[in-house]
Amino acid sequence: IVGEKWWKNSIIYQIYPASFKDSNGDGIGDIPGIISSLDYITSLGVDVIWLCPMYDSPQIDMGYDISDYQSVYGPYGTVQDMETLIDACHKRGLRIILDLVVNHTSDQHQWFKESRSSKTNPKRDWYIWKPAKYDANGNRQPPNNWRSIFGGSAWEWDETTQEYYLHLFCVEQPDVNWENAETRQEIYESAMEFWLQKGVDGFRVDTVNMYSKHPAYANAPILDPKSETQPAFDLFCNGPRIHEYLSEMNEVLSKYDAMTVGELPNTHTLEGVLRYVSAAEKQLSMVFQFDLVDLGQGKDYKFLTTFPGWNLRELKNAVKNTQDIIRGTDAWTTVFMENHDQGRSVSRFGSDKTPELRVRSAKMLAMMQSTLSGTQFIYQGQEIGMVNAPREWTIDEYKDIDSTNYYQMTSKASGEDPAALSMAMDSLQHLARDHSRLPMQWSAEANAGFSPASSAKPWMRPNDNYPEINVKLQEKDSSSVLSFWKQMNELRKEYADLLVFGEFDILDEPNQSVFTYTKTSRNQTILVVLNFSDTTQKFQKPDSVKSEDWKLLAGNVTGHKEDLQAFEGRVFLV
Ligand code: TEU
Ligand code: CA
Repeated sequence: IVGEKWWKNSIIYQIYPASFKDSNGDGIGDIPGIISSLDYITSLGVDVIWLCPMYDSPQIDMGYDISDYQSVYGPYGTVQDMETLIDACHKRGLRIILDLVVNHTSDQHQWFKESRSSKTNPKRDWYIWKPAKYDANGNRQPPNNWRSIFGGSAWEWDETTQEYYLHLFCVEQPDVNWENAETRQEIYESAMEFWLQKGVDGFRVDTVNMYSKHPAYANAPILDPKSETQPAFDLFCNGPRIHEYLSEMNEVLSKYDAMTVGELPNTHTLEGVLRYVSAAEKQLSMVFQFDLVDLGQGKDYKFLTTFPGWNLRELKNAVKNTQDIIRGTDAWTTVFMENHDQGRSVSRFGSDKTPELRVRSAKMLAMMQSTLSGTQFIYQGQEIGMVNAPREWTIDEYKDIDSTNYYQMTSKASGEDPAALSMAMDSLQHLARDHSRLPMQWSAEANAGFSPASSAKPWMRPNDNYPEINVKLQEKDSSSVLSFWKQMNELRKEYADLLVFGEFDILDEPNQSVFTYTKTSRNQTILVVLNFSDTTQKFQKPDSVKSEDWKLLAGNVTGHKEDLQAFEGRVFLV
């Protein structure tokens, strides 16, 4: 599409370095492993790779706790390996974006070590320090009741300097004080320009709306009366100075024509989102809204005792919310169903009950993603239809701090009640972040082909289903999920004005089994019909779609009948 920014019509492939490809057999994925897989990545028909944090880190939160922005975590490789990777991407016509994690650093970052060393250290004000409060009995209390996103208080007491510091995530991830202009300049230089000068094409910006906290640091309303801490998203998301900071950041980015995709939790109104992504605002290229991936999690799934579940009308509404961002506006949006913080989409939104339904629903979800407007994101393994780990796995197989904290808290709160713990395991089996972090399934060889067969164990157990679900098998099979994704990626390019840029309209909205929508551009229409149920459904040609001239562009059932089979999808050009 002439005159459009390069990133709009791009397909972006997300790589989680620890779990993608282990080249040297230490059980941990690495940068040389990524370099050796670039031909595979280009074969998918993608344009950009997004690399999750590969920076030096104590790995308390898998690299989202950065101790040095300018060096690489040893087991992943070196800065030189990164230069080789950037080069190798560009040689193949691929672009590369990195994760920018600047709401917090690791507590092992030099800045924080200095900041915590004394109240008069020049970097004291680079983090958020507050004095204690005392209750009626003279007991020390944190400055407010905010709950950390990984559970417990968001404040940690520091013995040396007798103050609390803020950490919205884990204790080892202190929040940076963005109010300090000197800190902001140092972030732009050392975390951003250092890599932009090496040629990276942009950033996925972690927790992009949390830099500006509401300055009163008021207590959050009590939603969970049994707890001393309360969810406080509204008090630390979208604070009063956030757009000022992002404008400033954008001045740095625009020198390099870099793209950005911000992670935007807890922001649900159209106006709220547009402040971040309207072109006129000059802040971010696009954002990830959470409407779809939050389905079935409740407001905070960890504190529920039963699953809220989800229904198709909620899913339709979530899709509509993100598609509406570009309707008659100058903004841009994204399309994704998976990332490193989510369970696998087939397990959550399709079915992994039988191999047949698994394959069919993986293709059905591929049809949905490939026909929605915005920049397309595919998470590693999604293209082969990887699924969640089974319920039999015990807590020992789960490595994510969010999962293990949750399990421990449930254990403590329930007095190790087996029913509560079993419920916690049900919850983890659906929603844990671990599922997307299992090793990439390359082949039927030992370790799923992720680590060399001779090697010690991969850092996470591979899913036992790797002999049936793997790249090597699917590359040879023209009816595989992988072949289907390749086909859909081509289709998306061919019909970009409809699929990437077209207008989205839902038909038959009340239908709780079938998702029907059109994409329109000038006088052309694409009709998409997706059966999200595991039963046969009537296929009805919508009255509003007039033409008799139907052409089937894609489908996941061969020799299909009039009725829609379980998880069947069809894409028509009208
Ligand atoms: O996630 C931030 C975030 O708000 C959530 O997706 C979070 O992971 C989830 O609610 C926890 O239950 C980003 C990263 O994607 C995530 O991997 C990091 O752990 C987090 O920031 C901290 O940097
Ligand atoms: Ca390795």
